[in-house]
This record gives sequence, C-alpha cells and structure tokens, in this order.
Amino acid sequence: MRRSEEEVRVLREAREALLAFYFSDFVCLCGCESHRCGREDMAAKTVLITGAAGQIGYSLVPLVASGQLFGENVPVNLHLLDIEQAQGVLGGVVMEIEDGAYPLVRKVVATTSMAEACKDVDAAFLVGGFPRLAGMERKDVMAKNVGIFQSMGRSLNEHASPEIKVLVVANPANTNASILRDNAPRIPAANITAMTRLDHNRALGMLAKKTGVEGGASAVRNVIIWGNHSSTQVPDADHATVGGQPARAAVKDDAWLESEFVKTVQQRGAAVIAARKLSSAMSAANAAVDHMRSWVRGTAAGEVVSMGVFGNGQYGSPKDVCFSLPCTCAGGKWTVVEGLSVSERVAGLMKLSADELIEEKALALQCLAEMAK
Ligand code: NAX
Repeated sequence: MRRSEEEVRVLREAREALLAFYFSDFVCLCGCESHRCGREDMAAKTVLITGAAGQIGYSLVPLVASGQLFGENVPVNLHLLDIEQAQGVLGGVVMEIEDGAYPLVRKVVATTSMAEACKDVDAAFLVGGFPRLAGMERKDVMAKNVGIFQSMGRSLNEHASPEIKVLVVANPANTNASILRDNAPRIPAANITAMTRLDHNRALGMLAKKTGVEGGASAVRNVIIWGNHSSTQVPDADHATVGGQPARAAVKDDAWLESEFVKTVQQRGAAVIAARKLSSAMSAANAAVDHMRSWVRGTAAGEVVSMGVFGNGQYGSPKDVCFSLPCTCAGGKWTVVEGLSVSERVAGLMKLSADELIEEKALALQCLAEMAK
C-alpha cells in the first residue's frame, strides 16, 4: 500500500533529524568517549562530604555521585574528608566509587586535611562527628563536636568561597551550625543551615501511613518541624495537606495528631537505633540530599520544607541560634514562610525547644572556653 504524501513528508523529516543527530559534527563536551551521550557541557560542581567513611557518608556518596543533587547533566567532584583513623575505610569508599563507574564523577579527593577538603566547594555536607560512647557525659560529647565545628568553621572561612552552601548533619546539628557560623565570618549566615529534613520526611511518611493516601508520602505536603533537631523538636501538621485536603480532615483523629504523631516523630531516631542497632543512615542521607536539592534547585510551587536556619526572629525564634522553620527555596536562596497561624500548644512546645537551643549554645561556648585554657 502506498503511503500518503503527508506520511512520506513526516517520515522524511524524522529520517533527516536522525541522520543529522548521528552524522553531523555534534560533539558532546562532557568528556565522554562516544561524544554522543547527549549530556550538556556543564561546569562540574564540587561537593564536600565530611565523615565520608561513616555510615551516612556511605549512603550519601552514591546519591551525589549519581546526580541526585545538582541534576543528571551536572558533573561532580567529590571531596571526602575523614580523620586519620578512618583513612583505610575511606580508601575502600574511593575504590567503590571507582568501581561504580559513575558517569558524572570527574574527580575524587579523599583527604584528612580540612584545608584541602574545603577548597572550591559549592556544597558541603558536614556529617563527620564524634558519637556518644558509653559512659560519656552530654558535655563531653558536646565538647568533642563543637571543637570539630570550630575548626571546620575556621577552615571553611579561610579556604571556601563565601557562596558555599553548608548543611550541618552531625549532632548536635543546630548548635554545631551556630559554632561554625561564629567561626566563619566570611560566609553569610544564610549559607549555613542544619538538617531537620529527616524529621520532616519522617512526619510526611507517618501521615501517609496513617491515612493510607494514594501516592504515599508524595501526596503529603507541608508538615513543619520547628526548633531543634532533638527530642524537643516540634512536628506540626496544622498546615499539612494529605491528598490535597487538610491533614486534620484526612486523619480524623486530632488526639493522635497532637500526641502520638508528635512523640513518634520525635523518638523515631531512637526507634531506628533500637531496631537496627545502628542509627538512621539511608534515610538521613536521603534527607540530606533532599535538603540541599530543595535549596539549590528550588522547592516546588506550594511546597514548604523544614530547614534549620539563622532567621530574624520569625515566630519568636531566638536570633543567634539555628532554628528549624518552614521555608521555601528559589534562586539558590531560602525564605522563611511568614504569617502562618501557630496554635497555643505548638507555641508552648516551640518555646521549650528554643530554650533548649539557647542552653545548648551556652554549654558549647563554655566547652570551647575551657578547651582554650
Ligand atoms: P558514623 O560514626 O558512622 O560516622 C561518622 C564519621 O565521622 C566517622 O567516619 C568518623 O571517623 C568521622 N569523623 C569524626 N570526626 C571527624 C572530623 N573531625 N572530621 C571529619 N570526619 C570526622 O556516624 P553516622 O551514623 O554517619 O552519623 C554522623 C552524624 O550524623 C552523627 O553526629 C549523628 O548523630 C548525626 N545524625 C544527624 C541526623 C540529623 O537529622 N541531623 C540524623 C542522622 C544522624 O543521627
């Protein structure tokens, strides 16, 4: 059967387009061998992961290496920092990156030098920290970690670009971010954040499970985590939606929302440790990339995310501590969503979390002063 003139025209155009693609002087500049991978010539982004030999690092590296942060067209350089005792393990992580043959990875720097690690970094995941060991007092753990973040702040201040985006994951995350900020005056406070996205994601997941909404966690939006990433954090579903309707209407159980939901999110980290005998790592790495991706590439229209930030006193948050607030992101900047109603119950809990952060910061400064003696 003969084709119509129109069919012949469409087929001819399609054939010409294909021939032009394969046989023109189209050259992909991404560095691939074939020059036909279709990727654009994008400048590589440099990502620092501290504590890269640890368990969160192990889950975070493949997410960043596979383009889940900057996008699948953007090559990445990985700067991996850990301490000397972890050098052997870090070497194993580097071998696995090589064995992964990630098409986007351009350069891997595995180092124990903060100065080397901080150079030319676009995004920093500060995961490295000292765990609380049996018999250690809270103050001892605090002293170890704020010492690390004092050095990290100084190093970033000296070696990183002020444009860098910093996410503090290591605990006490909010207070570590405060200490880092105090020691990195060249870096704008707006570029230093702490992670409460894991708590945020836990709250989304919990509402999805409770309501059984079609689409799961992707159908739940705009929970808020206020305050500290600790058991005083305030998970708030008052502005959340489930499948497009207010969470309260979808859940139909106010008592659950105000009690069990809050406690379960606050205690979820402990529950994972009890079950896994190890703290959250896969979900923590996922949340860290979610946080940074929202910040770098923007939040979706109408989407609110929780970020530990240095705000300007919104919702009664203390100014000089890093407090988790509802944010939207666009153009590489975060903005606190203002004007949301806050119930008396939530406001009371926020005050407790704010007081804890002020106390934590005072303890951190006391530890640093004692260390300086
Ligand atoms: P791991 O103990 O597995 O790894 C920590 C890594 O940090 C180790 O490889 C260690 O050698 C390294 N390290 C220690 N001191 C360092 C320094 N000065 N410079 C560079 N690296 C250093 O812990 P992991 O399970 O990966 O957790 C890392 C941190 O994340 C902990 O502080 C943990 O409490 C914190 N978390 C924070 C969460 C959050 O939502 N903000 C949730 C998950 C996690 O609990």
